[in-house]
Amino acid sequence: MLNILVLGLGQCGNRILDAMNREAFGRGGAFAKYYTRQKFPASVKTIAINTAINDLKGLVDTRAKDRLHVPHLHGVGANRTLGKRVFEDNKEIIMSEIDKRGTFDLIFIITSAAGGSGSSFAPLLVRELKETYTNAPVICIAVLPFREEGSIFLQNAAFCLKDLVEEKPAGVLLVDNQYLKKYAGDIKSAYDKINTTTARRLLFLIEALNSEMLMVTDLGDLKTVMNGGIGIGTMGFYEASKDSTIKSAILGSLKPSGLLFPTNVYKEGARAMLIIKGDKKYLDLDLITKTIEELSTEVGQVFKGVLIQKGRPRVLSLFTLNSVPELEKLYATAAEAIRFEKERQNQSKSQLDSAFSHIEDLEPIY
Ligand SMILES: Nc1nc2c(ncn2[C@@H]2O[C@H](COP(=O)(O)OP(=O)(O)OP(=O)(O)O)[C@@H](O)[C@H]2O)c(=O)[nH]1
Ligand SMILES: [Mg+2]
Repeated sequence: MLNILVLGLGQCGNRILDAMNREAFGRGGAFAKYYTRQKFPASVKTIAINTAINDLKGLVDTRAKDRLHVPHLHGVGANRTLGKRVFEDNKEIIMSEIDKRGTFDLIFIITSAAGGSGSSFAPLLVRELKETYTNAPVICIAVLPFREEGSIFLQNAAFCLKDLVEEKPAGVLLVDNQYLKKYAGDIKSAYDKINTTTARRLLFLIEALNSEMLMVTDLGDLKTVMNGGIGIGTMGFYEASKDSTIKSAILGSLKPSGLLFPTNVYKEGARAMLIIKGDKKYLDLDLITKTIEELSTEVGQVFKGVLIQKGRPRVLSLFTLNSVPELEKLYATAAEAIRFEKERQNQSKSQLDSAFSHIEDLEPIY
């Protein structure tokens, strides 16, 4: 049995974590049954960490004792420099709260890359966790902003990802709000859908890693997959319809429509893990093996896990990439936004200076 720690940082991370708790333990969510089943009890510990108490209060399905308020006013206002300082000042409190949960085989950190608290805490936490839990791979789930959210969010995302990669976590899985906007018309519904989708996929993975499989993939494989390419990747998912074959379900999990970040897996993919769950009657092992062998010639090393579970086949794909053109675009946009902001600030300053110059030699008269 694996001991797993899931940390949700900042508002975005807190909410995705809350969605995981809802799905796993809550009101009859899809995974609730699994978590109360005796046979494969997963040991999943969760902590929502935030500087804003109101964000923590807004959580619904996360137990009070799993919410950690790091005292700093009401968030750090998207300021990563401030966020880093707050983390350093409160590092002992945070690490001792984590320490109370025991030891871990696998750690997930979920955060937006664009805000202040989560995006500044995440890289520093990777460093601390790697030092303390030397054997547990730390996988970061980083949520990218809507591109029109403004220059501060964009620059935060750019610097956060860079900081993250420099701390060398086991891997980074991207979830792109902009790409997933298509889920819903309004932001609130889009957030809910993105959060639930991400939560379900992580639970799908966790459940598989904890289960007896017909074809086995495990934590070691996961580490190898995350170590592929540039160590950055994403997840895909496909649920077979009535008439689809297992082959089309497997290939479906790599289609753009099911990915959490826009990429062409066939072109950019480095390594992948595919986890297939479904009723035994759908799981033609020869066809699965053949399909995955074919895929390996295009995508690189592909690990597979097969689990017997009621229902039509569901396939989770998790992969790392050799290159990420979409990130390149994001960095170019962020750089442009930073330059524009700087220029505007300089302009405003010189305007103010020239306004002040009008009274340079004058004194007020009363
Ligand atoms: N998918 C998703 N994205 C969210 C959610 N809430 C906020 N975001 C995104 O997260 C980014 C802002 O980060 P937050 O998580 O709110 O920031 P924070 O870590 O709380 O940091 P501060 O509030 O600045 O202290 C923006 O890009 C939002 O679009 C959510 O529930 N789901
Ligand atoms: Mg916040």
